[in-house]
Amino acid sequence: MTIQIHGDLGSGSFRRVATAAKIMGVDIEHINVDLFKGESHTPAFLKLNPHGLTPVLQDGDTIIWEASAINIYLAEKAGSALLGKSANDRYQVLQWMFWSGEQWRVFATLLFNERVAGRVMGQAEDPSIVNLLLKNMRAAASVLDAHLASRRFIVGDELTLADIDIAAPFSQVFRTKAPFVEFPNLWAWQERLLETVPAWADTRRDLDDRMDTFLSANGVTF
Ligand SMILES: N[C@@H](CCC(=O)N[C@@H](CS)C(=O)NCC(=O)O)C(=O)O
Repeated sequence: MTIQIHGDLGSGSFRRVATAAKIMGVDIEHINVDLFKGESHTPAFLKLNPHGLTPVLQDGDTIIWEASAINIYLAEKAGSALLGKSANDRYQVLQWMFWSGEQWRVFATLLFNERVAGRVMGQAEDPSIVNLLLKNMRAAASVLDAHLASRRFIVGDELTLADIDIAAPFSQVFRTKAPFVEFPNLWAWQERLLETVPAWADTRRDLDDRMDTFLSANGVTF
C-alpha cells in the first residue's frame, strides 16, 4: 500500500516531507488538503490530526503528524543516511531538528501568519508581534550563521533531515521578508542547497506556483 501524505503544496511543512521522500526514493501519494479553504479543519481531517495541521502521514493503520516525525519514520523505513551516518551524527541531527521546531520555525510560522495569511484576510500586521518575532529570528540566525561559517551542512558532510528542517522557513522568505539575507553564511548555505539538492529546488517551484496562483487570484502581491 502506498504511503499517503496529506498536505498542501504551498506549505513549507509539506515541502519538508515531499523533499525528503524524493531524496530517499520513497513513493508517496499526495492527498491534497487545501489550507486556504480550511480543509484541515473538517471533521474527517480532525480525525487524522485533531490540531487541524498538515502534513499527516497515513501508512495503513499508522497515522503520524509533525513533519519531522514523518521524515524520521520515512528515513527509518528507507534505511536512509538522511538521519545521520553515525550514532553521534544521528543525535546531532535530532538535536538540530528539535531546536528547529522550538526555536526557529515557530517564529517563521508566526511571521507568515502576520505578514501573509493576515494580508489575505485583509488584516494589517501587528508591529509589536512582528518586532518580537524578528528579534528572536535574528538571535537564532546569528548562531546558525556562525555554525555554517565553516560547514557545508548542519551536521557532518552530507545533507540530513536537520538541513531540511532548518531550511524550511526559506520557503516563504520572499513573502514573509524574514531577515535571513542579513546572515551571509546562512544565505549561502540555502543557495547551495537549492543548487545541489534537486528535490529542494523542485519542491520550491511547486510551493511558489501554488502560493503565487492563490495570492494573485486574491489580488495580493509581494
Ligand atoms: N509543527 C508542524 C507544523 C504544521 C503546520 O503549521 N502546518 C500548517 C501548514 S505549514 C497547516 O497545516 N496549517 C493549517 C491551519 O493552520 O489551518 C509540523 O512541522 O508539521
